[in-house]
Amino acid sequence: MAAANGNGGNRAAGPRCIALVGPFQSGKTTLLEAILARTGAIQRQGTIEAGTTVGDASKEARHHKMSVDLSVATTTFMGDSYTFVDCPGSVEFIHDMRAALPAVDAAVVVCEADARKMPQLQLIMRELERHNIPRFLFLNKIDKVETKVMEALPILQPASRIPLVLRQLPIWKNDIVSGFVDLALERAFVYKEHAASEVVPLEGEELDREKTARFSMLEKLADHDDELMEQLLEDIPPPRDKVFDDLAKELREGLVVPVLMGVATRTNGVLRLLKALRHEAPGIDTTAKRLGVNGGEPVAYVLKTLNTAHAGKVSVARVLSGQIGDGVTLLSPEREAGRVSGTFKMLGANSEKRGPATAGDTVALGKLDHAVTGDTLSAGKQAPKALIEVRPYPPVLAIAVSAKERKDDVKLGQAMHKLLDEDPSITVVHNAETHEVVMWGQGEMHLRVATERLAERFGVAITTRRPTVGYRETIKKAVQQRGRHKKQSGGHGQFGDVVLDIKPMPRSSGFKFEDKITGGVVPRNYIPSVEEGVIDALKHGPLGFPVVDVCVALVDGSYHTVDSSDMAFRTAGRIGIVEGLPQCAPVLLEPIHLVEIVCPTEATAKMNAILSGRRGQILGFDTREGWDGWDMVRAKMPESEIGDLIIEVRSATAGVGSFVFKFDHMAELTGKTADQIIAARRAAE
Ligand SMILES: Nc1nc2c(ncn2[C@@H]2O[C@H](COP(=O)(O)OP(=O)(O)OP(=O)(O)O)[C@@H](O)[C@H]2O)c(=O)[nH]1
Ligand SMILES: [Mg+2]
Repeated sequence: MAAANGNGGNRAAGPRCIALVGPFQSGKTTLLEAILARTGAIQRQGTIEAGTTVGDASKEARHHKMSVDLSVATTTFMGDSYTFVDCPGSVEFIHDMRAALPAVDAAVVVCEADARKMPQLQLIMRELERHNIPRFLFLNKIDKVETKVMEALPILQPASRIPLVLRQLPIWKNDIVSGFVDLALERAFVYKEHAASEVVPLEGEELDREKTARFSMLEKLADHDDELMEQLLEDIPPPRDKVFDDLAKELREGLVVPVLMGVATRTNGVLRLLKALRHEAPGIDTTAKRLGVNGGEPVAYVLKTLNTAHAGKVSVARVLSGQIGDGVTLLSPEREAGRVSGTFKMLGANSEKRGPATAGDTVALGKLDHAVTGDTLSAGKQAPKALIEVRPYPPVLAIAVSAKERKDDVKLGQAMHKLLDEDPSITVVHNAETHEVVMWGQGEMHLRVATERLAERFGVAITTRRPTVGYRETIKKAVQQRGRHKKQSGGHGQFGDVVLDIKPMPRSSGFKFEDKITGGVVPRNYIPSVEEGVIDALKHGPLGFPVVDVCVALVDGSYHTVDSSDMAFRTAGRIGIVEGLPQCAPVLLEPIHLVEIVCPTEATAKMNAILSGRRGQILGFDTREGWDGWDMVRAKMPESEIGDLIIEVRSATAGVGSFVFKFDHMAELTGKTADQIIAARRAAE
């Protein structure tokens, strides 16, 4: 092929799958829209503001004007099929991106030259680096006056472990970006709104700038190409083809990150980006090899699961080898995923039936009832091995959810099931003690969107509240207490009489019952009933919480040959505890967790303040292993304070800080905080 448009000789073949990723609100969904408009998949380019884009079609995304899950759209450019996977930028919705990335050929990282968004960019680059996904940077919004392209590279570079290589230079006219110089083609273009850029002569000062910038691009490429290095040293202009070949090769090998630029809202720079993808991004052969798929059986990877109004459950899958069509039974590593009923080409919320999908295609597969996001599916006789496993980040925020009306309980259960199918980064825990259904998610917006989905999409009216903290109480003093139950009503009476020694035990030792009866003063067969009564009473101590770390010994008692019964002794045991505990100096116990916060170093001091403000006990600071410029802070912290900790951590870290926690111990709590908790409990009863 000719080199005029930057055609490397070894263009990849077959349908491509390209992820659009990048920090929050950088313009990914707008760029998808621009690509679809530029390639003729849609007639008019919609906007986020008007709620008319192909991506973000869900009610929740439109409402919040942000992406809350993947948008997938397939289009055709110069005769090749491209599926773009537009990923949400918010850290709270990052699992969608993480689950989809393994199966894409390349990623376009849409970003702005905004230092505040660099930690987010770094987070995303890490993910791409981990999977060895070739990546372009697309510096968007260069129409904004505050964007200084020449200053952008030093801002962006620290987020990437490998060198960024500037491929374009902006051309300025009256302080507005009017076009660009392509450093590989050595040509100048003037942007046309929603149309292809026009070639203009490259001359004067522009030419000088071009020479300098091109040289710096070539120098970076020459770091991995000795021949090019020699040519540069000897001042021999390298052939254009060689430059393009190097660009493609070094991108694919993960040695450089080319930087392109544009204005997504005006479709500027989009054609150049598409051409770079066409000529430089690897194709399905490389991607299949990266994932360890060597042909043979048909294999696909599920990058997203959706429940659509029309088609029910669909699995968006990339076919990595072979052909998958209607009627094929697919196996996952653990189970039969189901029989394909319908293969669809996707354009946001719209889908169009199509024929069988072949290697490289990204399609929606209908009715795979037992497929989940991240599954490796095979049409072979044997279950495939999982190609990759992407575990969601541990959740950080919880709410208790219940159906507004009891009759909707079952419906809520079903809706939750669908919700979890679509979003594996949510977990649901049933708390048997409090009878709460607790939904755990990645942040405030994530949970808000989840409840909106339950309410609006799955039609269950729900109420939410803060989950109950697992308080307990214990005692500090031992007492001996008699429990006596005597009732004379008509014929048969009731009689049970016990003496209990109630003693504190060390922390975390739970509960112990001792039978110290001698001489049969309480007959053997009634003793288990006494224990039952004791256990029952300990469920609800004088402060209102379950009582732990106590030892109760049955030391004495009496019985009546006619009136004594299991029930009477159970009641006697209970009375002994209810009357005894208030004299034992009851004290509140609260759960304390070990928390590990990770954050960019500049936010570490703020973490310190946040932790101290929340009764945290800081154990130490460390650099985060493998993460330049990040720290880890370890602390012990009460569960009640972890409740909404993430909200403060996120706001102090431009959205990227996070934490994991695990239960450590129960600690005594006294004073004002304890009084408030006890009063709140009483009020709730
Ligand atoms: N000035 C300017 N604004 C842009 C450009 N591209 C996008 N925007 C605006 O930036 C805002 C965010 O755009 P989106 O396309 O939703 O960004 P996103 O990256 O998809 O956002 P998330 O998916 O929520 O992370 C919208 O108001 C867009 O109109 C651009 O090139 N120039
Ligand atoms: Mg978006």
